[in-house]
Amino acid sequence: MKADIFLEEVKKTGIRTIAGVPDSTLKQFCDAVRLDGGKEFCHYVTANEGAAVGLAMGEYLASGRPCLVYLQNSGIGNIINPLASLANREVYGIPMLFVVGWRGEPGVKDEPQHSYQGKVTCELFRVMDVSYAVIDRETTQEQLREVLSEAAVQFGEGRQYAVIVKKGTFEAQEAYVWENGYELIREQALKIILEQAYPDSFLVSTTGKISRELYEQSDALYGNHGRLFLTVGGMGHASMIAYGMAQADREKQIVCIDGDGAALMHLGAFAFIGRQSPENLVHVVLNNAAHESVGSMPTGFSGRTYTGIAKACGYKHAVTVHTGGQLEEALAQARQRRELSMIEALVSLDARADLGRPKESAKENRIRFMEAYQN
Ligand SMILES: Cc1ncc(C[n+]2csc(CCOP(=O)(O)OP(=O)(O)O)c2C)c(N)n1
Repeated sequence: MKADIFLEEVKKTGIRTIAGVPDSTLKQFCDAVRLDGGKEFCHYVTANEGAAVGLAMGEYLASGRPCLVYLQNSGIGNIINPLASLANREVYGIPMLFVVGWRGEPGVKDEPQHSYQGKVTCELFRVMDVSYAVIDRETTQEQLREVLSEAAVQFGEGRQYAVIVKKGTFEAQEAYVWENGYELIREQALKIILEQAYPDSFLVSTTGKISRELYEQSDALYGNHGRLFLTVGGMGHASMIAYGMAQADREKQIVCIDGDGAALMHLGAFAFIGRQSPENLVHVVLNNAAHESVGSMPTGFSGRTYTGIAKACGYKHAVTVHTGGQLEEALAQARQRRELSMIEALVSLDARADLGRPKESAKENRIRFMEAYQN
């Protein structure tokens, strides 16, 4: 199905506002929404999926119109709280349409972080009292119309409805293309971090291509990746994992490598970490103003920097760098002074098309990491 057709049908339901967090399964849908450019729909990329539910509630309260909330199924956890304790028909009864990218569908090869989430995706909507339909590449416009008319019935009862989208549902069409204007290539930034920090630190990296690039670069430089903990799922939680390690052993140096989209998703971690101020933690944010790993959709904070927030939260040092040389210098200083530091590197949207994926299971990586940590 063409994403444009999907949007055309959505428009007929009266929905005018679309909010969510991007996903690779929904890439063509996200591109079509961006290309709409605000003509038919107001569109917002929110900090996390739960925030999109909040926005949808506000729009409904103000206009009486349901919103469309889109997400990867990994984000279901983030919607459950506002869905169960606010939007549910036993509470306020606020309708909205979820469009959910289904990673880890049983029987379809996917990454380990999607395995369990993929298995329980439909069950989670059942438990949340949300009716749903699954669509795939065979779904016709007529069938979609029926699905959306069922959604409208649910809306009338103050309930939500979910359209669960299988991989490959949306046909390739015009992509939304943009540049952020930054020059440092993310992979090069990661190489610099590895060269300086890997031999004597433990690295906790965020969800998406940052972890995949780090894994490959570490193997290329050192022939191993035992000192890397890859936060393959749980987007936005890498910094708290890093903090958990930093507080457990103050003698060990921890480097968290975050993405800007991930940092934004659970920005409360900045406040907590800044308040705790662990001297053995360096928090690096690779800011490309986008969710590059899933199709480069700009984040809801695109074009802004994170160091001012970090400073306001109590990070002792926070600096934004643009070049490899500046990154090297900032890292060397941060590691020397042993005070909580943030280094934000502004990086381009470039990524290699032939980027690999971790070869072992997540559990094997975890065991190897713990062995390296305890030695
Ligand atoms: C809770 C949750 N929502 C959405 C996703 C899908 N997802 C995986 S990586 C990613 C983008 C990460 O963006 P950022 O942290 O800025 O790093 P970048 O890819 O730009 O390097 C998204 C949205 C996810 N894994 N988990």
